[in-house]
Amino acid sequence: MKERKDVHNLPENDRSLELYAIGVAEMKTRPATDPTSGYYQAAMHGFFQDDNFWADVGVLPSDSHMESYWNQCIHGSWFFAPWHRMYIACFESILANILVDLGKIATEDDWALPFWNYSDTDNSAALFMPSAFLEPEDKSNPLWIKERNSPPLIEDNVSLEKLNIIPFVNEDMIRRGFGGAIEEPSQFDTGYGGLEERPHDWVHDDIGGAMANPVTSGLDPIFWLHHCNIDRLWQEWLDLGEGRKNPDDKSFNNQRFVFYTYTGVQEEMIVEKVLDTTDVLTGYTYQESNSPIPSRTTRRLTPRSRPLELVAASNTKQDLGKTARNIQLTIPASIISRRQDTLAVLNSIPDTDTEAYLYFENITGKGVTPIYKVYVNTPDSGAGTEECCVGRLSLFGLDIASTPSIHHSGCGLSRSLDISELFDCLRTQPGWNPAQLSVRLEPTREVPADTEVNIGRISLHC
Ligand SMILES: [Cu+2]
Repeated sequence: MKERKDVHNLPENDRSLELYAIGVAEMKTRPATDPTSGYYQAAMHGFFQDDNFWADVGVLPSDSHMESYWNQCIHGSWFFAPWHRMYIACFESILANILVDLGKIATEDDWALPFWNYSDTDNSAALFMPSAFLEPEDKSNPLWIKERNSPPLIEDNVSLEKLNIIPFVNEDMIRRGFGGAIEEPSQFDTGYGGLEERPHDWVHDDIGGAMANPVTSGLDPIFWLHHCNIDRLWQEWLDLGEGRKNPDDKSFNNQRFVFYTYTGVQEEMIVEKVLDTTDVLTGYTYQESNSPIPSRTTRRLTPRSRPLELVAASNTKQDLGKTARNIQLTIPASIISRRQDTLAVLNSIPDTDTEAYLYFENITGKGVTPIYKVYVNTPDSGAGTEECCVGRLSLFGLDIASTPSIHHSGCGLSRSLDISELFDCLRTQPGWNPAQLSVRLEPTREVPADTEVNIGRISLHC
């Protein structure tokens, strides 16, 4: 049985990273037609031939082979966690067996993928990628890749505070569970869960370069340590108990996905058989590490008596452009007449149980996107202030989610933000008018010239 260790707390003389570099280097020498090569493994997650990171890929498998086995990653659904668990376990097994073949270790279980616990608030170095990935800063280092943003990660991007969620499955389109919405397997769906949003997506964006896009992210050797940590957080969340559990639906448990073993032979894996980490291939456990997932849930995450209602929305598709944009939400006339009750609630003295969410639908576009800060009702001067900041949006996967393919519909991403706290306070301000809510989106990094982002609709739900 393998033990996956915390990369920032490896025992003295531990060889995990040194061996990882040897295995990665060997996988890089193998052709993209070989399922045990670095290229093939990365392409199973995502592949886009025109992307600069794939420039040296060389000879490709046949079109029908690529169609069946490449671009298989699952995002935006309840299969996100189990698919990635299978995927990294197979990669880990391939790499360990390469080390056995090279005479570096005796058995497969003598090497395990370490995890990068960037959320470890007990360790000031946690936000930094281990130096083995950064130096030397050239191709002689198998763990280095061009175009990453400079370290460290932004602390807020790895915060686990929003993982204080009980249900695994999303409650509706807007309120997220831990693991995502019930969906058919698809490469990019719109029902993503809390774990996938943060830290998963935000860390991809924050590292940037190949990691910022699902069609290239598997080419960055840090990808596997990031996903190892995401996989560990799934287990940490379950261990908190008090109602946290995996779905027990047949359509979840019986879902199968195909991967490859180290001999290049296909292996069909079934969700039910990977729910216990000790059952996955030769089995693994996680070394204990500080995981500050809040164990208590907030009132807003308990089931509620009435469904959320749409109370205001933007009128037209919005192009986000290269700088900050203010977008006005209005209350549709149809709603004013039909939803007097909701409006009465919105205009009344705040009670402690009001929930309010912003929902961003059909986000489409192309290119590398920064994380966007979202503000509500910024002062007329324009710039967003911390008091009216309601959160941030990662658009990881925008490119791929916007392109119709055999793997997904191409209707883009959707994102929701819980703005309940600020909403309670906005409603006490003089001149409060729910019919005139303005939402400001501000990129946190420079938007590259060839990036485009459009949002189909922004709506307020209470
Ligand atoms: Cu990922």
